[in-house]
Amino acid sequence: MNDFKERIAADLAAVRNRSLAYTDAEDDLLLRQHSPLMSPLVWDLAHIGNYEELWVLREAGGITPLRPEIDDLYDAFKHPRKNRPSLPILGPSETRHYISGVRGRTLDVLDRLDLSAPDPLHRAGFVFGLVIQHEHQHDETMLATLQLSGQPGLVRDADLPPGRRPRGADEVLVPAGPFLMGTDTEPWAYDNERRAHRVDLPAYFIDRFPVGNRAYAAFIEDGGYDEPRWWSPEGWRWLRDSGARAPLFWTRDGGTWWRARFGRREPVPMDEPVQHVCWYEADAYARWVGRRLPTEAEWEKACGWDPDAERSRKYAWGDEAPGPDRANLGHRAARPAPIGAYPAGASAYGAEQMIGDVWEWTSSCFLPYPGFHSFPYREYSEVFFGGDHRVLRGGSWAADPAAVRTTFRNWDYPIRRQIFTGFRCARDATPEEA
Ligand code: AVJ
Ligand code: FE
Repeated sequence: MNDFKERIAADLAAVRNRSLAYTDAEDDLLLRQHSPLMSPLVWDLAHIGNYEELWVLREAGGITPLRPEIDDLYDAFKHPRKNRPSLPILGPSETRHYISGVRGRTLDVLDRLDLSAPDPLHRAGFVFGLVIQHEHQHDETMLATLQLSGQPGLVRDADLPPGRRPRGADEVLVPAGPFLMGTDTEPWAYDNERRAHRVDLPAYFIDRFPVGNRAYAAFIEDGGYDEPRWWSPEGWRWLRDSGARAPLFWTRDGGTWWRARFGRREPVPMDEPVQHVCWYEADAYARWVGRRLPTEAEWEKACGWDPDAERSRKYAWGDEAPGPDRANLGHRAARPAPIGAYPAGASAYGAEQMIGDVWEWTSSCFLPYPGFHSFPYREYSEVFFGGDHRVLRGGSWAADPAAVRTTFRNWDYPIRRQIFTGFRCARDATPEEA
């Protein structure tokens, strides 16, 4: 095998180790539904294998279906998450057997495929990028399920760099001007990240850091959850219906905010970015501080645009792969890093922690870029376009570098809080400031 194929094989092995680590548990934990919002963990695991069978073995490899009779069970569109526990899904050991059988054949396909062939599924190993990113995304979903379950474990406490409060402004100016949004060149980019297109933005400010727990707690302390004027009408309705008083997993006890994290209870670390807030909470906080959420275009320009080189960087700091000094990704620790932890990860405009730590809500709905063309299937992106979902950017501590880049687009409903999501604020620059 050549170097490129070896790298793909290594990425496949790494993500599989990750999936198996998250599902190395008693059968009951894997079969149980921990929240109606989530699938049983064993459903995710078999779905990962079934997706790999569909795309690598059948579509790219032309292999006769191994288990066509289970396709329907693992079709996310046929069965909403809340119904998945009542399906006749494979049990844990049968699932492990099935996905390892698929994986063996995947490596055979990798061995014989011509990765320079013109077929867009084969070229640059696209189909392998598709299944590697898919598996990592489901692994992050499994982590959210495990966090909701309150089960102990999975608190990986690798040392993260200390936070810092730099002198100077807490926001950075992004001068007016055009930039290229999206990509035509990133080989494993999804259809929704294409095509690269020119977007001209007026000058704006964006926060240097994600909003922290201390600032968010001040919003709560100030009566933010009792004050309709900070909330959009839908947000206020959500607040009344949900009864939320704080981010998900926070509780108040003896004048202190506590949080639950993978079965542990600990004081909320005030220097970390806030997470587990929904879009409505982020939007209300931004109004409280006299600001707003950035649009998706503002987020991407502040993260990736290099105004001197007039090109977009793969990550905020450049094109070099994310290392532990630049971003908190890949579940090294089960938490966001403190604010200011990654000066070496700053963008050309000086914004920090845009990659990793927490997904960041933007004000934008999930819509296609000009010239969008669905590939390789409509159900990845196209069926979600419209007004129902808001775009999230940058990746969280639980996201793997393989599925994070400047142009990567995630999306969810504005009420979702179980995902590892925070935000930063923005504002228009006045003519004098610009
Ligand atoms: C892009 C994270 C919203 O989890 O629903 C997984 C990714 N697509 N399987 C999701 C996905 C198909 C998707 N998100
Ligand atoms: Fe999936």
